[in-house]
Amino acid sequence: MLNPNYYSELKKQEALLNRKNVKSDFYNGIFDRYEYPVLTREMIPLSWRYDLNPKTNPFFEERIGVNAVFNSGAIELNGKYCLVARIEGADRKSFFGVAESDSGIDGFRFRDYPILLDDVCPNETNVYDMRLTKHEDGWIYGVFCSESKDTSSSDLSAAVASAGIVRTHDLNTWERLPNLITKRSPQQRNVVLHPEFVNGKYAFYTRPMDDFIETGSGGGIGFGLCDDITHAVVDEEKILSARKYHQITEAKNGECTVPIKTDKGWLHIAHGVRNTAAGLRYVIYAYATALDDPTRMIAEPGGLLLGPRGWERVGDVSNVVFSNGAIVKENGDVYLYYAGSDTRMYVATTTVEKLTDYVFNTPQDPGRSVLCVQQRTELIRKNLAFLKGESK
Ligand code: BGC
Ligand code: BMA
Repeated sequence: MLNPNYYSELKKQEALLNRKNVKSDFYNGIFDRYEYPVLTREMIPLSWRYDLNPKTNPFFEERIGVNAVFNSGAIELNGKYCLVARIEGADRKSFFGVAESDSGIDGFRFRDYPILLDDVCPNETNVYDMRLTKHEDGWIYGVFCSESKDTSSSDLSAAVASAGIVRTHDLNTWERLPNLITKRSPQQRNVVLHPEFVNGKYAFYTRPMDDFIETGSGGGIGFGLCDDITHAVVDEEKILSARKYHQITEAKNGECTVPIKTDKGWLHIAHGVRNTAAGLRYVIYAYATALDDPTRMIAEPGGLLLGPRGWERVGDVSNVVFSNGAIVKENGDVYLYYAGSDTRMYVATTTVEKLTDYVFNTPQDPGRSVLCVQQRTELIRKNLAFLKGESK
């Protein structure tokens, strides 16, 4: 006999898992938002949190709680939309779990077990934010942040972030490879593997930083090549998308998803961070690089593509949207998965065509208020003239 609360909790959870998602009335012409999050901690299987045996859990208490589900890598596999979610236990440690859906906007269900990584780094304390790349070498790679205590510092919270690498074919069996070594940067977070070989080598988007929190001399999103993914070493990183004063990337930035290949170039989705009196604010932006040279910037739309709105703003680390994954369908539909405030996962949908239009036709950030007003005045002037013509 199971505790009656098991049945009532299961019923609540089933209702949540079966709830149909609907487009919200948000409009900007670029993407659609949805009413409900796609993953929350309430969707974590009861068997991951409760001891179901009434003998050992007479009050049906949550034994190993889950605090949040966010920053998920995304990939299409065997016709399913798969998210490799960052699940944060009540104990603050994060781990990964695969959730699958048929629609991509609702019905995400976790597989029976979370991912148990090979224990190759004895100092590794926390893992999070996996990006999934279907590489042309035939493997699916997961690149994530592997965090260890910085034992050289007397500061209790001092830590070292580096990029962990795993690979799989089915998201069930994972082979762990040695962490990425970047010769010039002591720390790395937000590393993404490019899906194709570049000059016959593996290519990584990096985010060089001097320190665990502060990027310091790390100028932005970098790019580096490596010969052997099984002992990945990047000697040189070239900065692609630089941080800029008084723009959305001033404090930090980092690659979010695997870049999307289009006829006009590689479309990139990234995050930009600025400091505020209320802490760091994270938004999502986009840019494009050349097909013949993925280090050459060819379009830099100004400002943010997606900022935290409504409930997305509220959570453990408020005022944050963060993405690690998008799924691009054969027909050009794009599902951009993003987390709200390090707490839950959302989806935004668009198409490659609309994103391309956004990236190549949004004016660049002119950098100064007076120039921004000139830019906007020019738009208004054209619009008023156009409206006048239309009303004749
Ligand atoms: C947290 C991350 C965060 C990072 C930098 C880590 O300990 O787990 O969510 O991005 O610190 O603040
Ligand atoms: C970062 C990331 C994320 C997180 C964000 C906001 O540095 O790597 O894990 O979403 O901070 O807390």
